[in-house]
Amino acid sequence: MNAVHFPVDRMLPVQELLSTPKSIVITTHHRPDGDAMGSSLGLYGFLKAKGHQVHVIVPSDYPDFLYWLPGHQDVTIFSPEKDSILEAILNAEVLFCLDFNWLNRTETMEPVLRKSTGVKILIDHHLDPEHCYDHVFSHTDACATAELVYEFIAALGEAESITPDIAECLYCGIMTDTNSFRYSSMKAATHRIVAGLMEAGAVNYRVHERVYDNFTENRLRLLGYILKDKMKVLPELNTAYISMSSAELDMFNFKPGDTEGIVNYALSIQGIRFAVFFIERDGLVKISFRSKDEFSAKDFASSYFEGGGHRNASGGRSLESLDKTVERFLSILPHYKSKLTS
Ligand SMILES: [Mn+2]
Repeated sequence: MNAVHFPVDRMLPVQELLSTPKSIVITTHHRPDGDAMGSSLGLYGFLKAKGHQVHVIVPSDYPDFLYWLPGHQDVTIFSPEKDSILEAILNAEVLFCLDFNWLNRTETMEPVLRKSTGVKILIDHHLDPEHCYDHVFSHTDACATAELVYEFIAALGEAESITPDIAECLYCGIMTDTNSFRYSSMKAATHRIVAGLMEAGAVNYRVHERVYDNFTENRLRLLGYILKDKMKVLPELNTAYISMSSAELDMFNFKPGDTEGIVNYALSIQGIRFAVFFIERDGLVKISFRSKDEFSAKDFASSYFEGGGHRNASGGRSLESLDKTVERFLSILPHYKSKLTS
C-alpha cells in the first residue's frame, strides 16, 4: 500500500466527512474510458454500500463494451436541460471528480460543477490539476485512477468491503489504462493491488473477454482496413501514423470506442517508437499520440497540437483539415529525428 498517496493527516477530514450518510455525486471526464467508468462505478458500489445516496453523472455516453460494468444501469448521462440532474449536482454535499484534472474536461458539466458548493474531492493521475478542489489526491505515478480508488478505500480502512462487483470495476480500470498490465506505469505494487482485486472476487479472464473479445464485425473490419490501407510507416524516423476521415469511418458504421486502442498496433511494429492516429470527428481532427521509452508524446502533443496527457500516451487536436494537419505533422517530425533514432 502506498501511504504517500493517501496520508493519514489528509485522509482524516475525508474520513470524518464520509462517517455519516451524505448525498454524493461522482463524475468523470467527457467520453469516459475504461478507467473513468471503472473508477466511478467501483467507488459508487463502495459508497452506496456504506449508506450514502450516490449518483454517477457522466458528461457523455461511453463505449458499449463497458456496459457490463456493475452499476452501469444506474449511470446518468448529463444533460444541461434536465433540472433533476442539475439539482442533484447543486445539492450534492460531496462531489468526487475522478480521472481528470481540469473541470473543463467535463465539457458541458463544467458550469454546474463550478457552481456546486459540495466538497470537491479529486482522485486522479493526470499532471497539473486545477486549484478548485477541496481535497486533492493527484498522483501521476499511478497507472490508473482505479488503482488510486483502491488505495483510497484501503486508506479508509475498508479494503474488506470490496465486493466482487467493486473489484471487477477497479480491475477493468487498471487493465484498460495499462493496456493489460504492460505499460511502464505498471509497478510491483500495482500487481499486488491487482492480486488483491482477484482475491476480492474479480474474475480476470471474464473482465478481459468482456472488454477485448467483444468487437462488432464492423469494428474488426475497420481495424483490417486501417492496418492494410491507412497505416503509414516511416522507418527512418521510427514513426508510424494513421489518418482516418469521417467519410471513411462512415463506411464502417463507426461508433465511439471503435478506434480505441488501434494506435497501439502501430506502436507494436519492430523499431517504432512513436505512433500517431489522426481521426476526423465532430468538425475537428482528434489525435492520439503514443510513444516508447524516453520519447515524450506529451511534449510533442502540447507543443504543436493543443494536447496533454501522459509522457507515453497523450491526446491532442487540430482545427485544420485532416490533410493539412497530417501535412503539418510530417513537416515537424524530422526535427525530432535525433530524439527518435538515438
Ligand atoms: Mn485514467
